[in-house]
Amino acid sequence: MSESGQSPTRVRLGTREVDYPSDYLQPLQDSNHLIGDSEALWRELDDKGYLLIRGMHNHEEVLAARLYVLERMVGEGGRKFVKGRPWQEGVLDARCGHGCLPNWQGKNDVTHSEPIIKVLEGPRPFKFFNDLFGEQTRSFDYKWLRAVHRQAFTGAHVDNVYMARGTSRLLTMWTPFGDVDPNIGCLAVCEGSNKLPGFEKLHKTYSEVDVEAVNLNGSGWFTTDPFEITERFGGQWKTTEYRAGDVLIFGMRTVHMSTANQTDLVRVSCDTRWQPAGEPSDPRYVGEFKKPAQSFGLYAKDDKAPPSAVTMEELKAKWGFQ
Ligand SMILES: O=C(O)CCC(=O)C(=O)O
Repeated sequence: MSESGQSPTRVRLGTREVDYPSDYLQPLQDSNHLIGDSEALWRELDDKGYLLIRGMHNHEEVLAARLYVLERMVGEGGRKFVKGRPWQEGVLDARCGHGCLPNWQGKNDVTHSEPIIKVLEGPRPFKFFNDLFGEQTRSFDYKWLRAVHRQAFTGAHVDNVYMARGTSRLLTMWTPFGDVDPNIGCLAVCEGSNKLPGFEKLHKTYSEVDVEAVNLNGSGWFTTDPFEITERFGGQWKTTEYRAGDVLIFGMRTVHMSTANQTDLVRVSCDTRWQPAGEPSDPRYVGEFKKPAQSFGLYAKDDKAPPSAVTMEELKAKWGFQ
């Protein structure tokens, strides 16, 4: 039975169809009972690789932020939402696929609009991270705001490959804007991938790569197949049904990916990064950005990569992962 008491449903985790819940994809457990005990929260992060915190944000403020994003999408022009339904529902037009939805990642008038910042950098996350680190924290100015279309998903990766040029005391917080279930596209983590012995070689090779420094041609994802992770290294894939306000927090070495959006609803979410304010930040994501937005991850375009770039397949062969 699923968390909501229903029978398992068929969902797509990357390139694999699996039942949720099942042995392949189990439900995440929340850590709300540990709030207020930072040592216990760090132990949990270290043991499992993640913290699911229900109700981190104010539910109504998250829904208001979602509406704001949808309204801005309408304002962008072009047919994004289906005719005959209120745009507030976020039902995508059948022709809206890759490239149809705006890419607002970075720092811009949407990511830093009042309704979005009120959620992402509101007093609740600040209190949570200040208490957790035991000192003043900051989040990167760069916000990974995503509007994800039908069939899209994020492949399995660790965040260290994108943002290791500052302190290693860095955490990701994934915030869905709205209620999302695994069929709309939810973040999934491979529990234990941050520290299980089976992942040692992965962390000594792949997780140490700086995808920009090696001029990677591609997304930086290790794979789009979740079983390539669990069969080769171990761990357990987990996800959940998120209610607006819930977040998933994890470190730079936790392998994660998303389920595919198999609905006609747009999935809106944002990843933010948190660290002690007094420690060095990766300069690509704070202050004024010299480059518009990194081209790695969900919006990577292989055809834009310079000819000298190396591919993940070539790196994997070099590391003996073929
Ligand atoms: O939202 C997604 O699809 C991916 C998010 C992600 O990879 C992250 O938060 O690090």
